[in-house]
Amino acid sequence: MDPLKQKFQEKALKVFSEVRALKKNHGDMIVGDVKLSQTMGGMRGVKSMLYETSQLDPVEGIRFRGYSIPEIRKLLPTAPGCKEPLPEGLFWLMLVDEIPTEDDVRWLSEQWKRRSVVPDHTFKVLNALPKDTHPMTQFTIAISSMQTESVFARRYSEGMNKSEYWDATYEDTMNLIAKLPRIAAYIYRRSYHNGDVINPDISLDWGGNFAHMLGIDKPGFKSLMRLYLTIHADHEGGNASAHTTQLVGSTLSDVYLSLSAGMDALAGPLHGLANQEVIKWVFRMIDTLGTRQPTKEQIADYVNNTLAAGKVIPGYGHAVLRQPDPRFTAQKRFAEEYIQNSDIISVIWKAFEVVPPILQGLGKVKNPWPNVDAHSGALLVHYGMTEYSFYTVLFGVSRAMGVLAASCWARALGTPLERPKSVTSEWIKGFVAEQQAKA
Ligand code: CMX
Repeated sequence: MDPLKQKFQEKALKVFSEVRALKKNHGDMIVGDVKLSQTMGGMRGVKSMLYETSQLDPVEGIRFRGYSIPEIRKLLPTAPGCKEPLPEGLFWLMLVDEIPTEDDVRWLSEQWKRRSVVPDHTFKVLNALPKDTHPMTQFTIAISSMQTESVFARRYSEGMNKSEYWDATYEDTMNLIAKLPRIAAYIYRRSYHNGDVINPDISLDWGGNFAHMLGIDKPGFKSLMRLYLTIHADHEGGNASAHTTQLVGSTLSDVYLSLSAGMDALAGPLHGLANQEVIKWVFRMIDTLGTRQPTKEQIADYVNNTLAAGKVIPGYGHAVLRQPDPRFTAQKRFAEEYIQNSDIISVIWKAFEVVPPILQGLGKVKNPWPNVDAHSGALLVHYGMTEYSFYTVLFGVSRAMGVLAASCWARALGTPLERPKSVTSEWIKGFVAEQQAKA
C-alpha cells in the first residue's frame, strides 16, 4: 500500500470509530433549531453535514485542518525558486491532517505524474463539441467521460465489500486529480489557441506543469498558479460545489460522476462563475468609461448603474463570510509583492474601496466585502490570460482537491445517503397558522 493511502487508512479508522461512538452515544443531542427563514432561505447556517477537510469562520475565513491561509503559505513545502505553497501539500494536509515534508510532496507530485494519462476517448469527446462550448461545459463532460476508468464503479459491480469503498475512492481520487490539469489545459488550448496543445513537462510539479501546458511563459505565472490552486481548493462542505459533490457521492456514485456534478454547481454565476463575471464587468466598465484608469467616482457611478439595472456586483458578498475574504487578501498580497503598474489590478483595488460602502448603503447585503473571485481574474489578465470564460475551470481544477479529499473521508466514515426533508408552501401556511393558534 502506498504511504499516503496507509496514513489515510490509519487516520480514517480512528475517526470512523470516534464518529460511530459519537452518533451512538450522543445522537439525540440538539445541534440547533431551524428557523422558517432558513428553510426558505437556502438552508443558511443549518448544521447538517459532516465534512472533515476544512472549516469556514464568518470572520476569520477558511482554515484547512485548522491552518489559515497565511499559515499554510508559511508551512507548506514550495517548489525550487518559488515562495508559494505547492498544492500537493494542501491535498496531503486535507487528506491526512498533517503538514507534509518536502519528500512527501515530491512523492505525491510523482504519483500524480504517473496517473495523469487521459484516455483517448475523452479527447475525442471534447473534439466532438463545438469549439465555443463554454469551457466549464467541456470540463464537466470530460470528467464524466472518464468514468470508464473508475476503480470504484468496476469493483462495485464485481461485488466489493463496503469496508473497501474508501480504498477504491482513494484510487479514483488520485487518478482523477492527476488528469485534471491535462484536460483543463487541452480545453484552453483547443478553445483559444487553435488546438495547439503543449505536452506536459515531467520535471515540473502538478501546478507548475499545469501553468506550462496552458502556454503562459511569463515569469511569475507558475508561482501564481501554485498559489491559486492552493487557495481555491476547499471552503468547508456547505458551498454549492462541495455539497453537490457530497450529495451525489452519497448515492455511491463514483467520484468521476460526483465531481462532474460538483463542477456543474461551480459553473453558476453566484458561485465559481463569478470569477469570469468580475472581469467581464471590469472590461465593460473600461469600455463604457473609455479609460483603463477610472477614478473612484467613475467606478462608484458604474457600480450604482449595475445595481440600478437589477444586477449583483460580481465578486462581492458571501453566504457565510462577513469580512474581506482571506483568499482575496492573499491574492492582493501576491500582486503587491510581484506586480507593479497594472491598470486592471488598480481598478480592483479602487473597487475594494468603493463597493463596500455602496453595498452597505443598500441595507440588505449581509456581507459587502470582496470574495475570492474579486481578485483572481485581474492577476490572470496581468499574466496574459484574458479569456475569462476559462477562469472557472482553473477554480475547478483546484476545488477538485478539496471535494475529492472530502469524498475519500465520506467513504471512510460511511456517510449515508443524503435525504433532507422538504416541505410545501401549503405545509408552511398550515404550520404558521398552528404556531399562531398556540401562541
Ligand atoms: N451585489 C448586489 N446585491 C447583493 C450582493 C452583491 N454582490 N450580494 C448580496 N446581494 C443582495 C442579494 O442579491 C439579496 O438581495 P434580494 O434580497 O433582493 O434577493 C440581498 O443582498 C441579501 O443577500 P445576502 O444574504 O447578503 O447574500 P446571499 O447569502 O443570499 O448570497 C452571494 C451570497 C454570494 C450569492 C451574493 O453575495 C452574490 O450574489 N454575490 C455576487 C456573486 C458572487 O460574487 N458570487 C461568488 C461567491 C463566492 C463563490 O462561491 O465563489
